[in-house]
Amino acid sequence: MEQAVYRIIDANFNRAREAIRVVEDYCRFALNSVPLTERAKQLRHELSAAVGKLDAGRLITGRDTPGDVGVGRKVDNQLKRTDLRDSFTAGCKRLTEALRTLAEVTQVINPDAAETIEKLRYDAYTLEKDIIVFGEPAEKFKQVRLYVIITSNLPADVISLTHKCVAGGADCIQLRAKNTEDDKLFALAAEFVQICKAGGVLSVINDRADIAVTAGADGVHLGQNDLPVEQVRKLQLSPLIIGKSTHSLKELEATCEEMPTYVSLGPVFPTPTKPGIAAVGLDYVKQGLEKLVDTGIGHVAIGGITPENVQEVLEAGAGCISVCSAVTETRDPTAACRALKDKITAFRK
Ligand code: TZP
Ligand code: MG
Repeated sequence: MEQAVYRIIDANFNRAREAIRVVEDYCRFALNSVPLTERAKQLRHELSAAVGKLDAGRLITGRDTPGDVGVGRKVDNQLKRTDLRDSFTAGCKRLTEALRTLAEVTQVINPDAAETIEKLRYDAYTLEKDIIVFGEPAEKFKQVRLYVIITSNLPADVISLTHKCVAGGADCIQLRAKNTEDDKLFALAAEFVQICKAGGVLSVINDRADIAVTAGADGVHLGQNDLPVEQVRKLQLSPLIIGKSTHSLKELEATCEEMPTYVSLGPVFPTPTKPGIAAVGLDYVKQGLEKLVDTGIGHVAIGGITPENVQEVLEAGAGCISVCSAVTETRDPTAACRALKDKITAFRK
């Protein structure tokens, strides 16, 4: 019987380690997130340390792969993965299953190690949640090239502009209505979200996580003095894109700790849309992008960007351009969106 105990532990240790590798590689190569990759790696090391307390000789001699009656047995749908997310999810399930078996069986020979492994199972559940809550919005936001902000408190203008920006190829639209009463803002946001959804465009609400969640928006954009990202995560009903404005490297560093989906870098140029805020220039875009490398956090460059100067911003490295007046203050917002989108697309080819 003792032989079987070691055999089960050996098999499940291998299973768990292999599963963590899938999770780790998803964080590393799909999400490009150092913090999440590190957490997966830490879990793998802690598991190895716990199993390292057991008799390594007995574990390896107990192994009998050719004599394993489970080898080669398959059930329908086993190993059917249609995308990377499926592989990641399967990896998480396999990991917690293996940890559960490990904890149960290790209990027989080493209760202390079993207790550590049981704790790791709970860590794995939390890690899975954190990866999904960060990763799903990050993957959605990765597609965004042109991000238009509609700043208006006039519902008719907002609705008409939303239709025009969708038609012009905006990838993401933000509703920025700072002086609208809550009931009217909610109604407007709900209509705005529906138009965006119908057009396959991401919808973001400025400042108000409560409105974003209740109106079913894809995301919320926070200023430095709005609710902290961590608190907004508590309000979400499904993984929310969470953006946050930054205007300096110091703000950016602190903001990265909160792991938002994306940050805005700006104002790049002086802008009447945000009067009284000094332009931070292209240098901040370049330095900010350097800071963001390996964080998995996306970005938008913002502030005074026009079809005339967008090239400079792209050359500074920005992959996503956010504009307000260059689209909404023109006679033909659809054409303005198209012109900007074409320039961004052409640059990236
Ligand atoms: N945050 C930094 S600059 C800015 C915001 C909301 C305004 C962008 O508007 P515009 O008209 O594109 O300069
Ligand atoms: Mg704000």
